[in-house]
Amino acid sequence: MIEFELTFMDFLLEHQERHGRTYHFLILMNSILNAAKRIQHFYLTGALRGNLGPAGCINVQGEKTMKLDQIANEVVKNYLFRSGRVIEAISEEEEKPVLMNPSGRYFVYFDPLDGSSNIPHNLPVGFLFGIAKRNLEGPEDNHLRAGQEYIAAGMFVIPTGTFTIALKDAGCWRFHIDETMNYVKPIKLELPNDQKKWELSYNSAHRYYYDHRIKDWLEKNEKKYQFRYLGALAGDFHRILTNGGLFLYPAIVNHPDPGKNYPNGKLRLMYEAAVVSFMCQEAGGSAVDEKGQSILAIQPQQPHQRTALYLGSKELVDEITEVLSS
Ligand code: AHM
Ligand code: MG
Repeated sequence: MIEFELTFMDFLLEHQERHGRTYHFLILMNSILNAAKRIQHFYLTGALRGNLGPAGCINVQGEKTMKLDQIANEVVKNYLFRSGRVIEAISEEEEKPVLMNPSGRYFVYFDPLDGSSNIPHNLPVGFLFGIAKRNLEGPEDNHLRAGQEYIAAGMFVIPTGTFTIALKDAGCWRFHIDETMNYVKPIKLELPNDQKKWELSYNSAHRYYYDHRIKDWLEKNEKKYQFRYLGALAGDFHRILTNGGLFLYPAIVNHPDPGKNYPNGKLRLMYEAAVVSFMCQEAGGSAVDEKGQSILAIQPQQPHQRTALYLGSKELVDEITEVLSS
């Protein structure tokens, strides 16, 4: 007997039909899966084709662009455009929102290749995306949506082939890629309560420059947990989703070189922080910024807005929120 595994598309079809929804979302997701597979291909062949180095330019964020950042951005734009379902997309690599189809149905906010410092090593990176739906009742006037208005958000860990997606009020699900490049075997994720498994994840080189309350909290509490840091949000958050704990990228406020401070945090709200926070909430966790306010409630003022991020098991995020309000 052949055993057929449930693919992501089977899973999504069932979900849409159970809720009496249209197939537009399936078409959009098909384009996102195709983009992820194509990025994965370019990443796996990157060393041989000489694609793992810098592109020689600086992006809108003032950061060095890698060749693969550019390739992945072109790949995602191409597939989203061809789906015909996207009104407008916001990409980490594009200064302005990319207009696609004015009568489309969705907004997509994406980081095509997150964790650029891992690219030269061919180590895990992420493709992150958040999706919001247009206002179907009237004219669309707000293209920058807060995370709580996303209908879905997900991430591919490339090149390991894992894909995790959260659907609004329907949970957070992980899929693995099989040998035919299908995403299969949905596993529902719930952040575990067992504190013995919990991990902390942050760039320890920056700890001296955090607000003193966070620095003190780390000093008092970090011995209780394992410490893991990959330097790519998708990979680090992948572990937190499975093991529980806390990922933190606090504001950097006390750097001796003021040019290296990130008073509003480093991560971008719309296509990094809100994406993982949406997924975390669907898995029973939560996320706040440096003021202790919910990441999902922040109304973006501009596409590339940055935020500090404290993300993971609810108890730990609540503890941090209290520290930040002291
Ligand atoms: P990028 O979009 O330039 O790749 O930066 C985002 C990445 C995240 O994936 C990761 O969590 C963080 O930056 C790592 O930063 P650092 O190298 O400062 O630890
Ligand atoms: Mg990024």
